[in-house]
Amino acid sequence: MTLSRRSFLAASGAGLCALGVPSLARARAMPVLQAGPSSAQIAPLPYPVTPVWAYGAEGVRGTIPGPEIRVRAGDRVRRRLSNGLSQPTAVHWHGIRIDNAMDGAAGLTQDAVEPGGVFDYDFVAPDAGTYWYHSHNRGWEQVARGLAGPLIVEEAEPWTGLEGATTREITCMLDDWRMVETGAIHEDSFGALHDAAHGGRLGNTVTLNGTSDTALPVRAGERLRLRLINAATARVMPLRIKGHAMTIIARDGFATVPEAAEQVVLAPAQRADIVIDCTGAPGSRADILLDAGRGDWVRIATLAYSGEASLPPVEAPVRPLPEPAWRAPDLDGAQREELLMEGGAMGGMAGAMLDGARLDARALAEKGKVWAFNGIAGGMDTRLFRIDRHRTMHLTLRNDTAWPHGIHLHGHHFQVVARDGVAQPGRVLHDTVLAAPREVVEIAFVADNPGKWMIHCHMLEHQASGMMGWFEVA
Ligand SMILES: [Cu+2]
Repeated sequence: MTLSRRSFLAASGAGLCALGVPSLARARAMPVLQAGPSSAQIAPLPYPVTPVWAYGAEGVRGTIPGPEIRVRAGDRVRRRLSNGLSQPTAVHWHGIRIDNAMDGAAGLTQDAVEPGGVFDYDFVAPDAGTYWYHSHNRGWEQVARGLAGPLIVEEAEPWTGLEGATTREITCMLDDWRMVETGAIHEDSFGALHDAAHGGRLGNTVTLNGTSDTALPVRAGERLRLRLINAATARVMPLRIKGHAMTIIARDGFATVPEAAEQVVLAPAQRADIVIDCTGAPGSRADILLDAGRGDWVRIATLAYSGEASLPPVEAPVRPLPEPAWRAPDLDGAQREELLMEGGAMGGMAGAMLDGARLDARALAEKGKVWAFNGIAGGMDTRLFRIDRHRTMHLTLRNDTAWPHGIHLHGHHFQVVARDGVAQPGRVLHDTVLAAPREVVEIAFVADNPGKWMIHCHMLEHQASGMMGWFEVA
């Protein structure tokens, strides 16, 4: 998706007005986001298409990824979710500092939408950046079957085209699928406790924009912005582009000081905006590489250079994105809380509370719970803490397990203040942070968005088996 597409839409809209089409009525109608069964070419040919669950516009078969929703900072996003699935669903607008009632956390901020039902989402997207939307009911199954799409919030004032910025951008939604040889999704492993107690339901096919081994067309000499989104339910993705340095300009949507890097690591649900200079030769190809585990770098896609002559290389340093309007936390006056993560394989968790009763590990496992937050095998009814509105929360995420966890906080962006007691330089803002095994990550944010907000592991099998709860800002 590029700015030229936006211009095209704007131009065609103007054309419709000239022809007398009632554009005002059209603007007021709620566009439909249909969730339903579809199919997609996930595995490489000659594998057959894969039956998936996907989002599409009204009357259009769903696609993998779902249709890109693109607005400007401060604009409203309006979509009528129409549930064409066989089970209840809801949509979470991941990373948006959103009105609580629109957050889509089924069981907390709304009831899940029954099959055949609808729900109107209507909210302001206040901050520019790369976000995504996905199911927030039975996510371990619904997201894994394909219910996810990009949500791009453009800068209020154009950044693209300015000196040192990029001239073009590509949204890259990465995903990880567990497939069987027929090309179908491996369904027997949905809800498998073994996956839940380990690194989650890892797949065997990694896709970029829904396809294996995608070729992204580029031109020599151009400076590109890649909006990377990790939509996988479990896989942590270290990414490189062979022969190309990258500059990270945003994490989880929010601008950072441009940071030169050889690779970027995305936990499930994390995003990074990176800038690359296309320094390859016309007609050449460059592999986009994923560390599939322990330094085993595999190609998941390629940059495919056109044969056109190189554009003049961009000499200017990478231009920072505009600073987000984000209130710095007041650490001295902060309310301090801790989130203790326990459980999982090799975790040695003796037991935890479930539905008000203390159960040992075996009894918990029989009920599908293998993790705990603060001694509670969490569910949608687990309130972890409350905080007065506008006060700073200083939250210590203590990973007392043998597994990494990508902890996501709804409704707020937070600053990563320290890791294992070491203060973090600069101001790195996230809505999802990866905590390594045994790591202690301190985060802080001003709790300025009222409501009940989920905090959970975004390895969605971990979430379902105990790593979830909520906090209240009031
Ligand atoms: Cu986890």
